[in-house]
Amino acid sequence: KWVTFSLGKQVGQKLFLTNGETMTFDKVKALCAQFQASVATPMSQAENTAIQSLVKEEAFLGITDEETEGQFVDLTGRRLTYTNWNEGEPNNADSREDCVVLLRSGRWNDVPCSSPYLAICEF
Ligand code: GN1
Ligand code: CA
Ligand code: CA
Repeated sequence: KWVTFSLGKQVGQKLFLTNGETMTFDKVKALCAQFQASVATPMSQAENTAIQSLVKEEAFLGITDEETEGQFVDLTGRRLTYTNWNEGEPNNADSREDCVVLLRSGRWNDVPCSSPYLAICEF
């Protein structure tokens, strides 16, 4: 089931791939780890646009503030050098939004990690 990725987009040295499935953030992390990959984490406007052009629905990014509320880091724990938050985000709605999705607009919104969104890995 995990084997067949169907969509990919290359930008610089990175390749973003999705299997078209939605799942919780923990499952996306596990999926990408199976391939020695990580969850898609745009480090520039070019990478953000590449992910946006790859998908037609909201997709998880490899960014969380699970460790320290309000302090968003990538999955290696580093603070972000590039962000593209939507107006009014991140807002930690219902005090439980510690994961981040790319909206169709390309902007970012923080959402619950336990909600299912599209999985995209980066290689
Ligand atoms: C959504 O549905 P609502 O308004 O409670 C969104 C939040 C956004 C908010 C912006 C799960 O919350 O993350 O900050 O809109 N929730 C989800 O108005 O996408
Ligand atoms: Ca949060
Ligand atoms: Ca939010």
